[in-house]
Amino acid sequence: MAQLSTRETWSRADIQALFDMPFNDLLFKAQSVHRAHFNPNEVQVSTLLSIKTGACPEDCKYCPQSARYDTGLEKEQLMEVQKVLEQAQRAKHTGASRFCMGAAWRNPKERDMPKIIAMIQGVRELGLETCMTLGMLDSAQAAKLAEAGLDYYNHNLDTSPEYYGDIITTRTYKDRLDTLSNVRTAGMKVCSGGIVGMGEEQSDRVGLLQQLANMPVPPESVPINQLVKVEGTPLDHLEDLDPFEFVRCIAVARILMPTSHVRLSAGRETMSDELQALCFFAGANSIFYGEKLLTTANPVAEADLKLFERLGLTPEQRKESKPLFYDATAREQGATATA
Ligand code: SAM
Ligand code: DTB
Ligand code: SF4
Repeated sequence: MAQLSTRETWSRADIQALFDMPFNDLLFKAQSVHRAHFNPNEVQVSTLLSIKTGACPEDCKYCPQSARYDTGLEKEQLMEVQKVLEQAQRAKHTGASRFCMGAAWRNPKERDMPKIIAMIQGVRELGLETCMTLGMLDSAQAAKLAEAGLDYYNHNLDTSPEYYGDIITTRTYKDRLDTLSNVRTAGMKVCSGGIVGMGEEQSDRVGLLQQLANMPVPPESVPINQLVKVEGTPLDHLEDLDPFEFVRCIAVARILMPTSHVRLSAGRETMSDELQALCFFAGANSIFYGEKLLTTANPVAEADLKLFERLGLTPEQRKESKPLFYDATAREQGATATA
């Protein structure tokens, strides 16, 4: 296998060989890699909020927010900063450590930046990690967000370079790679992953994971979304992906990106507890937490807390900050760490 000075680059054949392993061998390998780098019983929890909803000019075939498809979604303009901070406070209270704000934009406009920056600053002041997903960024925009204190920027590659054109025609794969490079150069952490179950071949899942793992610095956070089939989108009729194939994707992502958080992202609403447990065993160590993703349903917080309890999982605390789950106790004990 070819070697870079600091880490491996992955060929398609290497990755295909992982997908081809017997399921038990693959899961054993993924779990071994996982526990070499993480506490296997901790899961990072992020809460999502759609800060601008629907009427998006892009044509992503999976997305309920594209203006091109009639999904019955109610559009909403960019939210007021105060309303966003109220939701962030709620998320913190429910136990999230990161607050992710998403906008149905091709890219942010100059006129939106003051509000966006105020949201980043306000959410940080609450002691939460901040993440945004606003579409394409140029280098000046990325620098502005970084300067405002944005911790993570989410921008997904979605699928392989080969299948990409079947799903999106209004922006290119290179546009996405350029945005990710601008985010990295500005000094923010990268959150990038994709969607499976969009009618792609296994070779496309291999291709997606290869792109992510071979980045000069792989994303710190890798969301693996299962397509949420929303009526009215061009992909609403597709057959479900074999759940074991979904688990394989998680396991392979874990092996290729040993120090990244792999997020079991969209699609949990229709997954059994048993399937989610297998995903955690395969190395998923992050979830979206709270009853809504951006526009579609997610398991309610109580259901996830119960699942965590049954599996002996605990929410991961923010590393360089005061603990969020037990902040009242920490205060009583005179903890001095700040967010
Ligand atoms: N508009 C921005 C953009 O696309 O870059 C940010 C928001 S967009 C909704 C964020 C991501 O959500 C997409 O890149 C896609 O990976 C994911 N997503 C959207 N609709 C989805 C669906 N129906 N199922 C699974 N993931 C979805
Ligand atoms: C990601 O990879 N998945 C999230 C987040 N990043 C922005 C979005 C999932 C959206 C699912 C469809 C919806 O709720 O609109
Ligand atoms: Fe717009 Fe983002 Fe949805 Fe694509 S994924 S249609 S860019 S909101």
